[in-house]
Amino acid sequence: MHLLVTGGCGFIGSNFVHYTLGHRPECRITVLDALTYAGSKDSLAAAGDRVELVVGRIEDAALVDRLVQASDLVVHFAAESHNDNSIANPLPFVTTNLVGTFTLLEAVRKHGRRFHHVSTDEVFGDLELDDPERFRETTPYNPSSPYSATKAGSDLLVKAWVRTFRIQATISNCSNNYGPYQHIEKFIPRQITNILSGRKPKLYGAGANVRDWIHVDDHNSAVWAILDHGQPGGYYMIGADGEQNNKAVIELILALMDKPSDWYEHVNDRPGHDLRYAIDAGKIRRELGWTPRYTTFRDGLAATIAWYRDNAHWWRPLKEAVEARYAKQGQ
Ligand code: NAD
Ligand code: TDX
Repeated sequence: MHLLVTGGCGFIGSNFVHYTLGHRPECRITVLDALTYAGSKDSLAAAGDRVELVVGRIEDAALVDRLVQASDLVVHFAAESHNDNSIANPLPFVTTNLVGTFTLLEAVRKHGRRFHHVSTDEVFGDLELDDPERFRETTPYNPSSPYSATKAGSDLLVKAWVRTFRIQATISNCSNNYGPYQHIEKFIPRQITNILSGRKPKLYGAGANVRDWIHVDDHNSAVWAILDHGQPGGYYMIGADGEQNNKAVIELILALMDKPSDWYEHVNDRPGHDLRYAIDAGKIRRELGWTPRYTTFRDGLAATIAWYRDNAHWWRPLKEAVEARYAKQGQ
């Protein structure tokens, strides 16, 4: 089987490539990635000759048409993915997340290929801290940030192409991922690499905001469950019952890295900051028999800390510039 993986040099996409190489001997992979600031060839350094990297953009219709035609199946990870960047400069989010997804859908329609769209729980907006509800497949869309609005728009394009043009597509909406190869602008790797480089962790506002953490390998095993057994036109929530508030996550990182529990700073909050995300993954568990493997957040986090400690060459060249950009925002 020949997979086209968009965004395969980013965090989740590169882990998906490694996961697939390890679990699916029948697959070869073409990665289409623009190598933006968020993509790194180094994340695929160990991938070997079953993977080919094509450097290019998903809005490039001629390139996308050729690559989709040559593949059996498209798994679409490429996106502008960071909320804070979408607040500072939304245009790349509209271009990549909306026009890019549209371009892929048109090629998939023309060549009759199966398509899996990787999306986020943020398309549903946020929940109150004490709300007993969690997001499920029927929750109405209500995005808050330019990032989540463009991801919501991309989901709606896929749904329209399924209904109107009858393309064979599936969508997954997953909660916050953690694990190796995550860009150090994101919450967990930012705090780990802050401590590793002698800086204090930075907490937005009071830190009561809740995220529902899942290890990236569990996200990718769920994507494979959908590729193997998902209903064409089906939508699936992915989550691992990992709700934690941000303050508790920082305190756990500090404990695992032998620092005092109050060795962190409060910084400016994110405008429009979503309060809580929580996923009900009952459908994918029931219908596809999927279960997460990393059920202890503390163990998954300890392994992630070890990865950043052992792979400083991967992140250290980026650190000064990332922190300089945050400092300008008082974050
Ligand atoms: P990332 O920012 O780490 O990686 C994105 C990759 O896409 C990079 O390699 C980048 O170079 C590439 N890219 C960006 N624009 C491109 C373009 N126009 N053409 C081709 N390539 C382009 O993102 P991530 O965290 O790995 O997220 C991957 C997907 O998963 C995204 O669609 C995101 O919305 C979704 N998602 C992420 C999370 C999370 O916690 N990180 C959770 C749920 C869903
Ligand atoms: O330094 C920080 N301090 C802090 O308190 C940073 C970078 C973040 N935060 C907070 C903001 C959020 O409440 O931590 C939480 C997580 O922040 P991010 O890592 O920026 O993730 P989030 O905004 O929740 O979005 C992530 O999960 C859903 C991914 O970046 C998205 O791509 C995905 O769709």
